[in-house]
Amino acid sequence: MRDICQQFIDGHWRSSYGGRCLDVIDPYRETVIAKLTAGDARDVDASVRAARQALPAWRRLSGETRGHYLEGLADGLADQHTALCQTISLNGGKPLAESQLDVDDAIACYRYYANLARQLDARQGEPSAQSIAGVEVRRYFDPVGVVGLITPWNFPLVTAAWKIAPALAAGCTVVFKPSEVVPIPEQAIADIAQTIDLPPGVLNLINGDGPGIGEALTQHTGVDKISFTGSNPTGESVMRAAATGVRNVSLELGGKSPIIVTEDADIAQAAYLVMNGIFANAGQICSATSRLLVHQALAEDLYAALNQHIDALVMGDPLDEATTLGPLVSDKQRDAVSRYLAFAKDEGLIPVREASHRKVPRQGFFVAPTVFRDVPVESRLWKEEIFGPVLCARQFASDDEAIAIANDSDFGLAASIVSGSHEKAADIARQLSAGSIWTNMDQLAPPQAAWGGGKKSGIGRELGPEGLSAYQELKQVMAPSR
Ligand code: TXE
Repeated sequence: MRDICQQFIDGHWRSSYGGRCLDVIDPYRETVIAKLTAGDARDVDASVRAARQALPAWRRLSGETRGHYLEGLADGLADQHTALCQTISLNGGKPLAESQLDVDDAIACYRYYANLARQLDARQGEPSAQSIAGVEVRRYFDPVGVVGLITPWNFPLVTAAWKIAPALAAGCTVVFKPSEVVPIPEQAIADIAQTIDLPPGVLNLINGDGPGIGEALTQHTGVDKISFTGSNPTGESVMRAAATGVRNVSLELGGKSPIIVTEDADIAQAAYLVMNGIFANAGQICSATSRLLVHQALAEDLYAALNQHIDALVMGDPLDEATTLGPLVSDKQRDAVSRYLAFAKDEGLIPVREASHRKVPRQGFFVAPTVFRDVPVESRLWKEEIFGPVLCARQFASDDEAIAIANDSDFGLAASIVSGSHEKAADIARQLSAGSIWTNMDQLAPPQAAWGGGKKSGIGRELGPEGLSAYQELKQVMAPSR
């Protein structure tokens, strides 16, 4: 059993001030695999002080040098690729093939921002594109300062990379708090930072839960910005905390994303894309396309194709390469999803596929892949984020109707469209309220493309050049033209 009662502060591992200890669980074997400190406000204070002390020298370094360190973090992850995949699957329950994609994505993200850091040198002092008669305007991109980064459990290395990489590239110093549910993979980031001699205090990693670390970190006025990914209720409390001192905040929260299958779609392609959109990571994805809108002419054929795919899913040990659907991350998450299945019974929803259609492993926090059809738009299951392998479907008669239903949501993170016509798909995409929309393709989130949503899905964008801007303050220097 691993003991994670240490915090990585100012370049060293040191004991946490926290007295409370948490169990870290293998969600397949249901066993304790590590003990984790719950953390303490004094850990936060020490790490914020270290980050503040490291800030002046780090921000003065060239983008070229910061990029070099980011490449070092990417190389360090690449060196441990196999072990990291196993740790993600062991601790988080996702099948190995998905963990491999996660590690690849995290590495790509560090490399992408290494490149943007290098480009930053040439951009400092660039003339503004807006011309003002008689005035010369130059633009500088300063770092926001010390940033507190808080991540969830569903993509541990990826969500960390989406925040740490642009923050360091911009010249910020970091206090990073991983999720207490899946904290084991992230410890490698601190070890790598030590190996590559990242200057002490530039990247601090403090373990713990919301009451132990999260609240104190968001309330600490030595933190200039908080970037948070997680649930809506916690996101709202993070935003309230950031109001003290008018501190910068970015939020990536929930979703209830639609997938629209139009009348001319290819059934096989649609079935493949619907499956990946809801059953990857057992539906525990903020952008999971959990609302299927299918044209009435295709509905029966699509349900039949989905049934075949669902029956072929292999539920089992995430470390077994044959497994395609793992357990949910925790008993808490399984129980939360099961509550929605109970609501479905109360509401009289019609299951196309559910637990009664298959054998569910007795060991592990599994929920059977579930599809409900003809789900009313007033249903709780249609409206609320379930965060599990549960798809709600309904038919539509016209594209306008599909667009209206898709947009009738509190969330606006993502959407997917499957259509025989790329023009039609593009036209529907323009009418949807969502930050990321995929048309006739897999739900990729490459580092080059911005990520985030509107409405209750959050504030701001990660990834792409916008992800770097989120950690920068634009400074404009004006002078009379010479
Ligand atoms: O999230 P939390 P949880 C949804 C999903 C899930 C639910 C709860 O529906 O069932 O959220 O998951 C830290 N101040 N999503 O409990 O609480 C916490 O330690 C500051 C969607 O895991 O939001 C962890 O590091 N931080 C989501 C992080 O916040 C606090 C992904 C997220 O935890 C804190 C995960 C506080 N007061 C769950 N309290 C997505 N959008 O991808 C907790 N934390």
